[in-house]
Amino acid sequence: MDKLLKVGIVCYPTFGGSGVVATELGLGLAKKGHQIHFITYRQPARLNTFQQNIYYHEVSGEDYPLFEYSPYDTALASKLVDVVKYENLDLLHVHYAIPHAAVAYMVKKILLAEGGKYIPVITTLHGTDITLVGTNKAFAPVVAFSINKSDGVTAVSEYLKKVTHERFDISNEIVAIPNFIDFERFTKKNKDHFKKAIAPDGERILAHVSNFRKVKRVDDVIKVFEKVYKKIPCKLLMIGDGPERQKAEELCRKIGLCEEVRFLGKQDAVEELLAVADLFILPSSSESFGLAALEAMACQVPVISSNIGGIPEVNIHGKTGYLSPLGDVEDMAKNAISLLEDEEKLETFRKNALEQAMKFHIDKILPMYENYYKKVMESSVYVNS
Ligand code: GMT
Repeated sequence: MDKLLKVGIVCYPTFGGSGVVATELGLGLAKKGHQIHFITYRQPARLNTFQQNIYYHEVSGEDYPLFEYSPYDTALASKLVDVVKYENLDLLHVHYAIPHAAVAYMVKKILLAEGGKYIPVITTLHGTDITLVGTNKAFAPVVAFSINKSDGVTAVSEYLKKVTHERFDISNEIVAIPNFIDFERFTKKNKDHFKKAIAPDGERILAHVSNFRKVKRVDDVIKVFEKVYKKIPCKLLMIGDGPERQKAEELCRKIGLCEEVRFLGKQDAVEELLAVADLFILPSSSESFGLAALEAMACQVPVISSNIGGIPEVNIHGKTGYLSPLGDVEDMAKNAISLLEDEEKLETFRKNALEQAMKFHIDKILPMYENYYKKVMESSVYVNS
């Protein structure tokens, strides 16, 4: 792409996948010379140092005794109007439909009403904004309307694109642009000292990374581990935190595996832990893509997962890992054992996992976004001429 753009990125700054993808995308675009403005309520984790071409605008609401909840949508819209005008942005790219797509539509209308410029809006759908939260009656009409009013819409997998059309009346075209990997960060590093500390007697290491929400089925991770542990000496790393962590810890206590399972909480350098893992477990009940699995694969860790949502677009059954029916912990454990007890097979799967992850290299996916930006900007110029 020839023209360098000024892009406003709106996202959740939390450990959730959509925030991670939005941040990594912004960082990647900034490295290529685009000027990137992040607009959100807290500085996303990886933006806390000075970086060329990156700007951060904090949205701060107003606490007033009348409000039980501070109206974030209104504060975000007002901040966006200001940033688009004074930073002269070319494009708004909002991640996670709720409430960002509707807010962006309002911003577009405010700017036009003021006699200002037309700001094209691209909405990227990430998963639960469609599959879980979005279909809730409390949000659905606004989600459908704001997707249809976006100038461009992307979804992170073919599955999510399909399911969005199935569940909503969408007239807009949706383009699937998958999640991606920055291999400068996610590569297998030598962390033998870590490995020794976690598994001093050479035990196998299984890992799970998530936000420990219900959809991640963290109990299934423990149940799979329990079955594998009966056959093969191993340890389990539970990385992340969230509402289901307490229950998972209680389950470990109940089955007497506290010594073998380590709950590490939220970790910034996930890649250093993946570097020592032999297998990654992702038994989710809903997953539009499964970025966590892709990150594991980039670090040469095969994946044992459920076969739902967009996971089969990432984890290839019998090649980069195994897919099992939802909740079938027996099958997941059987597959894990078959890999862990066959070093040659495990090595082949490791190589395959890396090869598959390379298909999602940031250098391949970033130009897809750049080209899409260009296409949307050209067609919105046409619409407004
Ligand atoms: O629930 C999460 O895992 C967080 C959620 C989000 O939107 O913040 O993640 C979704 O977006 C990721 C990045 O696009 C995808 O890789 C995840 O599969 C997706 N999670 C779900 O669909 C449950």
